[in-house]
Amino acid sequence: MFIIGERINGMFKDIGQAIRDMDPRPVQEWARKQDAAGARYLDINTGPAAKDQVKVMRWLVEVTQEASDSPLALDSTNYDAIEAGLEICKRPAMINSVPAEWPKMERVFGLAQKYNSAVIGLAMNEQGIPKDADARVALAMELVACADSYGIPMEDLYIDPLVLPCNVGQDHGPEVMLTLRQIKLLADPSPRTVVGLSNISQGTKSRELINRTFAVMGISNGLDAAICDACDNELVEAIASARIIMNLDIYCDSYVDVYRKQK
Ligand code: THG
Repeated sequence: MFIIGERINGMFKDIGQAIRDMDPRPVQEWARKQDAAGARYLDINTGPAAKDQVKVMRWLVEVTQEASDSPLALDSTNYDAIEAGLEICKRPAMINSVPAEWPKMERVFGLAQKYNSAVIGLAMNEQGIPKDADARVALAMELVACADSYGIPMEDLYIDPLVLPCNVGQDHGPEVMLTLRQIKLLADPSPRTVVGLSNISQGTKSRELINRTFAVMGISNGLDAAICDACDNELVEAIASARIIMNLDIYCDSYVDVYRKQK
């Protein structure tokens, strides 16, 4: 499982303020810190407060790329903002995200084709997020079919089963784990899987512990990527350890450092 650093998101106070001030420093600091901690991609989210989403996305992409060579995951429900970001991305990016809804899928998979980007497809539609794994998997199948019709390779499609806070959606936990396993049986080659890890612990008292536990369980159920706190050392150590136990990386005494440096 690789890490998509969650921190460049206008919903965090310091980034929200940096956006208002057009001050690149906090954004660039977080870009460097997340890179050093082992993030493979950097998530870029303007946050809900930004009035001009297109302008803010373009600015965030520009200043992040001045500080980091990592590819970006453009995180927005505004597809004009996503396209504005894709236009100036120096490396193939990830579009975060699209639900299993027409015509949103047509727009997003069309963009992915044009800009050679990966896509996160959400297991939700106009009716919301289903509870059962079966219904989530059915939505994943729609995303697979549409991506395939646009010639998007399965290795570039990341299905997000959607994680809810465990204090409000506790019954979703086992369904998410089951969904992760079933997605690997959907197609050959199968699409990849991703979650927004910090969602699981929102509003709880032991956030790091819950995040870490979910990450390890996700890895044993086939999770390929997580949008998460790359700078949480214990989380990164737990991820690297779970990868060793699942025989995904070769053991050596410095395996945690090796994990951080593999891009
Ligand atoms: N799936 C996909 N993309 C996503 C999500 C997902 N993008 C956004 C989000 N979920 C993942 N990123 C975060 C970032 C921060 C938090 C949770 C998920 C978080 N923030 C603190 C909070 O709400 O308590 C804010 C703390 C602060 O203000 O300092 O937990 O699921 N595809």
